[in-house]
Amino acid sequence: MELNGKKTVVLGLGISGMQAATFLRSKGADVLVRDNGESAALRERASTLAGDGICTELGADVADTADFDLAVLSPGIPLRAPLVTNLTAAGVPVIGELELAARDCACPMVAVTGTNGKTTTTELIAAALRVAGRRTGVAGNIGTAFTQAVAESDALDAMVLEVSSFQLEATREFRPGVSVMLNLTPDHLDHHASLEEYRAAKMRIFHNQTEDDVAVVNAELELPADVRARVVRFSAYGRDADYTLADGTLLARGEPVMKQEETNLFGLHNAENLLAALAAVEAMGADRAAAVGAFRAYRPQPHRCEPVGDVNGVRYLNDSKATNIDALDKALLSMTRPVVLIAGGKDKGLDFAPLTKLVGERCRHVLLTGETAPKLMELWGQAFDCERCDDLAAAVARARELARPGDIVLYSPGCSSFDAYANYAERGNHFRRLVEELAAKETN
Ligand code: UMA
Repeated sequence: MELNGKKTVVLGLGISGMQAATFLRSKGADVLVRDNGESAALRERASTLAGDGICTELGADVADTADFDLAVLSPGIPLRAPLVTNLTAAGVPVIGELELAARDCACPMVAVTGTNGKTTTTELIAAALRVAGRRTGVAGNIGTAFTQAVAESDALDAMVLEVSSFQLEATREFRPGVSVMLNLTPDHLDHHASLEEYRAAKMRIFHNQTEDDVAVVNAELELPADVRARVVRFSAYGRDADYTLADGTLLARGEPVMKQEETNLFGLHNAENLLAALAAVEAMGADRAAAVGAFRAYRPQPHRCEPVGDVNGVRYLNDSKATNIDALDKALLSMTRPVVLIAGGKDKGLDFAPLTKLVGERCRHVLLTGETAPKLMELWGQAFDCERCDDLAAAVARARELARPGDIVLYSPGCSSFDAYANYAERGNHFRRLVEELAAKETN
């Protein structure tokens, strides 16, 4: 895409906006950044960009001029936000930051989406490709903006991208050689207008693929009729598929590959992440032995059912990354001991009713915190005993009183963190600190 001399506007000044603005400037574009926030951090970023000749407009009432050749959207800003509709109404082409980078990517792309398991699967694929000797980059929703990582793409053999529905909804020509759809359950209903819109955004990962490309898809999912890529299916739940799990062994087209217990990933949901990663690695033509070696060595990221302490015979698990109902569901299904559950966080408009039975069956006690606590009290309080706690510290203290030796205290919010924290990692770190303080008190 020719950007030299083009008049562009970047919407949002977070990780994506900052990098998109720098990228556009490096291509000779005239760049203005708009963001509805006004924090000190934003002002600091604006002053950094000013050094590169990039102007920034901040505040709830930023100007609504629309005299631009191109607008680049940060993923967290919904397409129906006034910042965006003002431009689309004026006919300005709006693309996402992911799309902008993808148009400049010089190496093959593998893209991974799904409601849960994206980061783990992205990392598994990248690790396997590296063991196979491929120079591999990683970017996207995982934390490094693609517009930053793409600069190195001409020296790489592959770029593995974690992509969210937010990023996919603002794509146009994005065409990964291998696309992975892990699973699809309700999420982000505060951003997307409906479940159908969320699903349609996710399915855009396949939209521009051709017969030369590969779609790695969970066998549970129905695909849109217009998918042209070669479809490879996986399932850990006994469905007919190319990549399957039998008696704890991962199979590729019926051939045993490795036992799941050789890895550090437990639960059927992780078996699916491993199967999908294996399928993607093989679709890239890389060696199966490399995948096995990489999967054995892989250590999951923190905040995913991460043990953070054992106090008085009770194990505390930090699952702060569980930001939706499906993640909470999978965490509960993989518990083998009685659970004291701490849940709740920001309300994303999700319906927790389908989870009521499982929570009632698996949990000895349920402690609720955060913005969703009243809604969950009303729903689950009718089915079993729940308690509302003022904050996470109060919930951890109460869990200590209620848990018996051999129990698990599981912090799996089922909600995002933005009601009280900057992100799920800050929330998980808070939980870990609270458990460490508890452990220190008990040993004194
Ligand atoms: N903003 C506006 N107007 C609005 C809404 C937001 O101006 O109406 C501004 C905010 O004031 C803020 C900026 O937009 O300054 C933030 O942009 P952003 O929300 O797109 O966040 P980034 O910092 O650019 O981070 C994004 C992804 N965030 C989201 O999709 C919400 C990061 O994923 C990603 O790592 C990063 O780009 C690099 O690619 C995070 C995430 O929470 C991990 N993703 C969601 C998830 O995984 O559930 C999808």
